[in-house]
Amino acid sequence: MYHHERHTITMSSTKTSQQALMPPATDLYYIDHLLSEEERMVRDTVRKFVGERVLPIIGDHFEAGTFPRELIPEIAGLGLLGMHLEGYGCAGLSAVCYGLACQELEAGDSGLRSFVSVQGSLAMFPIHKFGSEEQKQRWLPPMARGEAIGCFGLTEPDSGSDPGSMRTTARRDGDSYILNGTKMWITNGGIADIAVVWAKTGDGIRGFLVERGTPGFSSSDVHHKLSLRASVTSELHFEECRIPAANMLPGVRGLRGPLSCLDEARYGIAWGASGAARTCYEVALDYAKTRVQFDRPIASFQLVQEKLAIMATELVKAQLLALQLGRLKDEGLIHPVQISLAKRNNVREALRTAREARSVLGANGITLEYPISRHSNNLESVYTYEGTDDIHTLIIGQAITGQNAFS
Ligand code: TGC
Ligand code: FAD
Repeated sequence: MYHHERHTITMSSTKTSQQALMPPATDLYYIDHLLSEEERMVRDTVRKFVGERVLPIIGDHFEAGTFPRELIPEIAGLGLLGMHLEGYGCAGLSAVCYGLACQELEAGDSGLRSFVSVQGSLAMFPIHKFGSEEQKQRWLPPMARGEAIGCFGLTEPDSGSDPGSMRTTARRDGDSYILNGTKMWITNGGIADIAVVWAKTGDGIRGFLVERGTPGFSSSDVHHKLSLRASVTSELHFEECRIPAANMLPGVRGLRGPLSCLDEARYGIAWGASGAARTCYEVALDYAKTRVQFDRPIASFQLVQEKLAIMATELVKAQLLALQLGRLKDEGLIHPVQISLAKRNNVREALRTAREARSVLGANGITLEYPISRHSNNLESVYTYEGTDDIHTLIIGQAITGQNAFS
């Protein structure tokens, strides 16, 4: 038995050494072979869009602190807004296709992926999943076309990791609700036509659709950010803001509502972070092969090779995690703990990759001439939003031990 196994291994390794070519440095495990033709097509289409339309302008937007709004019609034209939702003008593609799109968008900039995550997973998803038929008909088609922009208001100045402690209230008054409170750090807030706002009512936490222009609703953008600069981040203010009772999302009550939306967006982030990591690794590898010091390319030094080897290994691991997560989602087998595991791992490793890649580029790494510091700074936000790294550690810890260590 033992002999037979050894023989088999020898045979297959001989075969491997004769036939297998060196895999590409950016796909060491041939993950490409695990994708269907449709999945590859989605990935390549978004990659082409990012290469042609995003990369030439994103550094300037990052420097200026502006979101490239001019790209919204093209992003919508590619079917990327609410792309994993069915009907109402949405593309109805698989979770894996959605993930691959997030990966390619974030290979460009986390701000771009954030825009798509918030629109599709945090604004359109709750309307699709928990909204009335009228709310769906009214909002989803223009949101899929990029003609109406959405945002998601959960976090407050005093309520971040613990959203259950929110202070925003919605008081019933006849056929209306009256909102009071402040939401903080809201992506797309300043450009949103519709805000999905979570507030406490006499009946627990409920979701509300608040239209821009409603008296008592205002927003102000957060300035001086050093991260996610090519993304709009805002504060939302509600002061005796009266909205029709019909604007409440009828399909969900309690923290389960917003947390279900976070499951969708965290899923996209797990993929997206691997895109940012891939860009940093590719740039560092390329740079190391051409930068000469001590009469040799720096890629020939063991210490540089170790950094690149770790980046390559973590990239393969992150991509495999994301892909299996996507397959589970498409099979209807996904559990929030799996999403937390992938979000936590892929973002922390992407951040580590970005920092190491920056060091490989030396001084050049700190400029906007190269994308690495931009990614590294962006990933600091990604590490914090959608559940901090600590929170995902505790979610995994609670799931595997049965013990709650949050409070
Ligand atoms: P807990 O008592 O555990 O649960 C309350 C209710 O929620 C249910 N639930 C979930 N449902 C769906 N998906 C999940 N992942 C869920 N986790 C819990 C749970 O079953 C229960 O339901 P029910 O019906 O029995 O009442 O809640 P807790 O208060 O102890 O909090 C748990 C904790 C800490 C994990 C949660 O609060 C959390 O995840 N905190 C982090 C907050 C966060 O991630 N905020 C993100 C804000 S949005 C954002 O950052 C957007 S950035 C977008 C971009 O630009 O890309
Ligand atoms: P806190 O919750 O105050 O945490 C501070 C520190 O304490 C962290 O290190 C945290 O891990 C740690 N900590 C907290 N509790 C525990 C615990 N129990 N055990 C151990 N450590 C703990 N929110 C939205 O609702 N919508 C958006 O669109 C949105 N977009 C964002 C965009 C950007 C650029 C950023 C930076 C944030 C965005 N957020 C958004 C907010 C984001 O979700 C919160 O920042 C995040 O949930 C963390 O909350 P906090 O910043 O208040 O940190």
